[in-house]
Amino acid sequence: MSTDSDIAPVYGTALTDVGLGEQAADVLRTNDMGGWTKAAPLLYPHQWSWDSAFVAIGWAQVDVRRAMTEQQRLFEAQWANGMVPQIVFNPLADAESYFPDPARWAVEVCPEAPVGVAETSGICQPPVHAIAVARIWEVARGTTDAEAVRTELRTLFPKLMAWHRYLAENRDPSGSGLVTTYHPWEGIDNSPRWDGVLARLEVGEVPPYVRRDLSHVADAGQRPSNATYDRFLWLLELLKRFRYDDAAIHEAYPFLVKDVFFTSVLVMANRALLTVADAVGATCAERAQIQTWVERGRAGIAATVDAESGMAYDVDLGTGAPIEVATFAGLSPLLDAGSPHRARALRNLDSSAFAGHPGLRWAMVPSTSPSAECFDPRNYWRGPVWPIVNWLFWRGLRDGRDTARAEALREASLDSLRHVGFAEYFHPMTGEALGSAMQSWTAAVALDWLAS
Ligand code: 2M8
Repeated sequence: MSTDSDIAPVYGTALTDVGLGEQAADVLRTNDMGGWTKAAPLLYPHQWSWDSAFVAIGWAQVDVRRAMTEQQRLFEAQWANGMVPQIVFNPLADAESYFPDPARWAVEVCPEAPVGVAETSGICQPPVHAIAVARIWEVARGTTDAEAVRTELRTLFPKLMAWHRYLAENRDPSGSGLVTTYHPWEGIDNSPRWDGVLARLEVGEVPPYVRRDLSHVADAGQRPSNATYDRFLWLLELLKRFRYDDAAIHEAYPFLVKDVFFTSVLVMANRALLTVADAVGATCAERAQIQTWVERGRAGIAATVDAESGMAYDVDLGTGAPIEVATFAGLSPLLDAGSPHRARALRNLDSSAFAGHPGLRWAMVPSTSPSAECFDPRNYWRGPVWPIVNWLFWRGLRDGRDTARAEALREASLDSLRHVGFAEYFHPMTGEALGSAMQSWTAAVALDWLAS
């Protein structure tokens, strides 16, 4: 079987900005399925939730109407409870191209699932969508597309409100301000942040399965281990037994983590939603609701910041203890321009534990600190750099008016992409391209950076 690396364009010398922009637009066009975009040509043949939001940010630089369609299509699969699913399955994909498939998720056990509309998974991912939609509006304003885009924003706005309400209520029944995640697949799959919770799991009977991911990457060392996959699949079995019911899940399910990164993306998204609210003429009550969500999220994050290190740590609800692992999630206060903990987080960002590490090829944000014992520079979310993570930190720095740092991160990121191309992730020290090639969201952030 061909791997995504087989189709990787090889950049012997660095691309120019024009070349980078053209190649990035080509990646989106190649992965375009007509209204929605595959996350990657082979490894990820479906529509992923947060990938799709970044992809819309990229499309905005190519075709702003197409960018809106990307989000409209995703939200067609929104659940009745407001959840935007992690994956909307591509009905045309080869049955053997990706696992777990719709049959394994069996979301029809939940009355909230969009049965008959779309096939989806049963979990969600960080809510980048309002950030994307606000960016689309920023690009469309003042152009001849503005009113058509505004009309679409009016359709999307209530759906975005329902999505954020789902996160604020169903995923935070105690009102802590922090979103509870249920599964590593809710964004940062193989992060060492989850190791302790996963190690505690008593894995029961998992129906037999075949991993499809390993046939699409150059070597298994870039992906989670089989033991980790068994745990991922066991959690899926449990979620099904709970019928994807948030209240029941919060009662007895064994993977419940108050996630600082997910929450900080939600805070950024709620701030962006205020811009969308202006564009569509939202009511005062709607604006007040969003503002309350911003403040609750901000206070929730503040409560997780470790007094000594200044790192924001997730909370493992199974033990009540903070998860003290040095990953980019610890720098989460930087995603919120209004966070009271930015100054300390900036020092952490600049330190040798992160962007200031002397071994990095480009000064940026590795997924796990190179100083941490668990750092693994080629393995999934355990060390490599994800361009989309840099993009979020760049946005956070820019929103916080830290222009010099934001510009340095944008420049370093563009330089890395000129050399590495549109890999899913790369080795922070050598720049080796890892995971899938022609990854849509990598191309998307390149297009946005070039235009910023
Ligand atoms: C990765 O996750 C998927 C499962 O969702 C996988 O490994 O099969 C993660 O990087 C996730 O954050 C991302 O959305 C997805 C598609 O790029 O790939």
